[in-house]
Amino acid sequence: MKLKKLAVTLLGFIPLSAFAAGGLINENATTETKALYENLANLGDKVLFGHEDSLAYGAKWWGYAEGGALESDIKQVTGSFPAVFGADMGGIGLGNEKNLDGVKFSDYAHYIKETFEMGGVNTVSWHMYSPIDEHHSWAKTSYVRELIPGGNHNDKLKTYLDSYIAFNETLKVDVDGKEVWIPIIFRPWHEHNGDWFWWGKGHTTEADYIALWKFTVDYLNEKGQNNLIYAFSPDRSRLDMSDFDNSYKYGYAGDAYVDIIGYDNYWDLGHPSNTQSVAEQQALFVEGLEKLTDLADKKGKVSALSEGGQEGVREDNFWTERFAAGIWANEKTSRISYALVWRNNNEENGKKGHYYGAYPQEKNAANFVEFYNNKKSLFINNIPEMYK
Ligand code: BMA
Repeated sequence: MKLKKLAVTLLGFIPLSAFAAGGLINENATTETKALYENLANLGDKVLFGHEDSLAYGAKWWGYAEGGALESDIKQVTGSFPAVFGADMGGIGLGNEKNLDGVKFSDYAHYIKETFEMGGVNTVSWHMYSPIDEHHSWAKTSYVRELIPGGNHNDKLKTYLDSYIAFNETLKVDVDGKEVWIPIIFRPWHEHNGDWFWWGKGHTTEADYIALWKFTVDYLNEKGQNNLIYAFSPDRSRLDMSDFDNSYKYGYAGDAYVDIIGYDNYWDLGHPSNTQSVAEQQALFVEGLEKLTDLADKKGKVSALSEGGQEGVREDNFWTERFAAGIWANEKTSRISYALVWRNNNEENGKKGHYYGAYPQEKNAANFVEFYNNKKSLFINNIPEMYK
């Protein structure tokens, strides 16, 4: 009786910031990978800012800057690299030298190492081409049944996963005489509740999607990929906000298969097809982040805004009045571990105005600096130790 009372009293004293996540799904994960997960869980109201392809190119430059120095639009605007670097493996299974957006995989390995050595965090997504006919991810074809165990082309999926394994195994660096495998937040098969990718709703059944997810995790684990933290990321536009937990669960392979409870949210951040008012969108952005964190808490996991932003950052003061206002709306929203905005497409390579971060002279650049100056937003310049 007394002991129980003591335990309750002690619990009462544990500050929220000391929230401990359950372990990673892969109990053989490396020490640094486990430490990263624990540290992501313990950021309190601080949130890591991430930017897809940030070191690879920007709106007006490509590749290494002169003299081989690392570059980033975010660095050019704030003086700091983002805390989280996002890379995408689309094309690796085809044996291509470059990914679907023109980044050499060998350069990605370089950027991932540099990010890690600066103390930052890496995340990898994969706009996978179909292992069956090499069609890009936006195919509206039912490949999944053929790719999962029992399907005629399961071996082709294995070959694709092997190509990622070969890349992943190069991500090792020397830290004080010890070889460290750089931890990666791996986020395959994203936005599966939407109908735009071949692994999405409508092109595959929920059961087959779950089989695909489980096979991917089991295969990578069997092959000893012990530096991976698995992030699940349905798309906000297809979540029913009045029944969040249930609709989030679509395609969820279970707590033994997911480490990070993420979602991709462009919808509440001024997506052109969203006809709701800014105030309504903002309220739902806040609500979504709260529900995500509640769900992660219930499961003993970590939450994240795994992808998002506003294309062309059109609205004045987007960073403070939309992005930061939602993320730091309250204690719950601020407990997401990281928020990654999508890439700043290079203007000479594809669509102009397809950018989600800031770059010099861009209309919201000064507002981005305000966001950067917020002590709760973490960049490389103020990121705490994440690997110990
Ligand atoms: C999309 C767009 C595309 C890009 C793809 C993969 O959202 O940015 O231009 O090819 O992501 O990065």
